Amino acid sequence: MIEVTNKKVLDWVNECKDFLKPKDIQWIDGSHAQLEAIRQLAVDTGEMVRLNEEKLPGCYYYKTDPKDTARDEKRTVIATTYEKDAGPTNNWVQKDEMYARMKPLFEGAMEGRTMYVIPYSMGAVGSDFAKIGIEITDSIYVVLSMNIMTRIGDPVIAQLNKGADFIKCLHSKAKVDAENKWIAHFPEDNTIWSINSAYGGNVLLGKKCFALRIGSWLGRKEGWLAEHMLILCIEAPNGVKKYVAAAFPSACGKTNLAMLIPPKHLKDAGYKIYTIGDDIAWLRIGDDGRLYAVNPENGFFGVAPGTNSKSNNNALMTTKKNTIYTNVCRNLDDNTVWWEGLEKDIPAPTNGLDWHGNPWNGQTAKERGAHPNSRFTAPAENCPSIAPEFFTGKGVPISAIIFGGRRAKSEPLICQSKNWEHGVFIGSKMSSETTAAANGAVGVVRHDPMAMLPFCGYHMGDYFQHWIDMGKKMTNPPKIFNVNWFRTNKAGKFIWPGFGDNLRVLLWALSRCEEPSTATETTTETPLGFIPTKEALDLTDINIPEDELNSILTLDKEIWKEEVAGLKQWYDKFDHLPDELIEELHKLEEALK
Ligand code: GTP
Ligand code: SPV
Ligand code: MN
Repeated sequence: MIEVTNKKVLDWVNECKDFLKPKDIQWIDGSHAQLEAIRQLAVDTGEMVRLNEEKLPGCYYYKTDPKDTARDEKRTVIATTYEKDAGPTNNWVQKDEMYARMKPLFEGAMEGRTMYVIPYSMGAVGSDFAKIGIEITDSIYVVLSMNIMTRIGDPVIAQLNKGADFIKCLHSKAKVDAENKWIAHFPEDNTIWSINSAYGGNVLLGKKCFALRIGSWLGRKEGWLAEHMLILCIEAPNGVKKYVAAAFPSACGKTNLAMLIPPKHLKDAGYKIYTIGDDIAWLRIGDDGRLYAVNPENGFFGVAPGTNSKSNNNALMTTKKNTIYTNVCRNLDDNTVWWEGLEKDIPAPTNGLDWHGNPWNGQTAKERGAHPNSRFTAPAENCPSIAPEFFTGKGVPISAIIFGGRRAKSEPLICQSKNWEHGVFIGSKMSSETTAAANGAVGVVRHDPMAMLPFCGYHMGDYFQHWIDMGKKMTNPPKIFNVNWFRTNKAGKFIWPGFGDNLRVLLWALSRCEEPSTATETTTETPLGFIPTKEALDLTDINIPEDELNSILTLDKEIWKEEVAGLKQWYDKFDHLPDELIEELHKLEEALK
């Protein structure tokens, strides 16, 4: 390991050691030998199970406490000096009070345990977009997952030794006591404290905590954006590559869209899809006035249930080696894993363990085998569709930004906003049905602007203003769209086939980004923006009943009057919002009359 010479780093690690009281300290250099030893320790202590070496080489199974299987929004806090900086959509606690509340919980929390120190980089090490964090943790699962999700070890220490700044991330699983679980962000101090959880989003502090909550705060200060977005590349048959970034709430289809496989006729025609990111984008304005994006992560923390060779074969292939599976169902027959929605020819285990760890038999069990939010943590380099641009850490120029959520009735399949400000309004008005990615009820419609409700680290009114301001600085901003793959028919079935077929919708969006647009004449202008006619969409080989197709390509004014009423109420929460948004809301209300 490289010697750490950055005094700020050494002082902070010492300070943490003094109140955490671990039995020893291990710096993570990221070497193969070190990580292998840690994996072996995880197996020896029973923290993880090594899976079938032939079928799933380098793969491990990990289970969390049944009360600790998803993000916990009620216990996620933005701790600033003044409440106005956290705004009305965050849980705010005064920062000194929050430190005082958590300090006693951390006191001695690592007694008898090893304290791991993980230097990590979000973004390719040393690249223009990259930022460094150091996570201190007592969890082997965190060490091994951070190794997959970020770039760790010596190359990062070298950057720190050159004087690079870092985010101080402190995690202890402590007693995994749900009553004393806190995930707290101190953006004024570049600090994150997480205690009493061992689940992904609460403890892999580079991800939502740093790359989004602290990241969005830094982005506002420094003039860039940190967003809950996938990034993908669409290569046309003529070889031209275009890039799209899309923000959908948790468990609403980012991983699936990022890895989509084109429908046969489009594949035959020569369309190719490459994946750059599936969850987080950092976006900066380039010298040419365009918006450039990188994926700051190094792996995918994806939803397992529903992943199969038809829905997302790229994701499935990505998880075949060096992957950690969390809260899935174990198949004891061949020491592999299973989840609801895996291939039909990979039947449910007859001799398995459900996500609670109880004996489970696919034939007779009523309970699910895998938790609905069971996940895989897999290296991005495994992904068959990974883009070369992913590795360079250079930003890709974004042509289209796409917002979307789960709405059974209201939102059309796709709608293009009229301009940047209107697009920001379209993002601000997003709402979506809640999913199993966070604790709490599932299927409840809630406002989730830009899919950032749980992830924006500051006042959301200021966040919207920052978006408006970013638009003003770009001479060639991306076009903004809204999509909805989740409209249902009278029988409650999804109308749109989704998954790979979503490329048809993306291609229409990209045609609208051409100057001049190649699709204008077959588009309907509505109060919400431009919706393609069915002639404008490529519907080759798709069979959707005429009335259902019409319903997802029109705007139902009565439903939208109700939406506007709900949005007004929601806007009322804010003591300040950009004038542009108030004006757009007013215009929409008038147009619906
Ligand atoms: P997070 O990792 O929580 O941020 O989720 P995500 O946005 O990456 O969602 P993901 O792609 O994992 O999809 C979540 C669920 O949505 C899965 O159960 C998918 O099967 C389902 N899903 C994804 N895309 C589509 C689609 O186009 N149509 C339908 N009907 N379901 C979809
Ligand atoms: C999400 O919930 O949006 C996720 C999973 O991507 S977590 O990392 O737990 O936040
Ligand atoms: Mn996510």
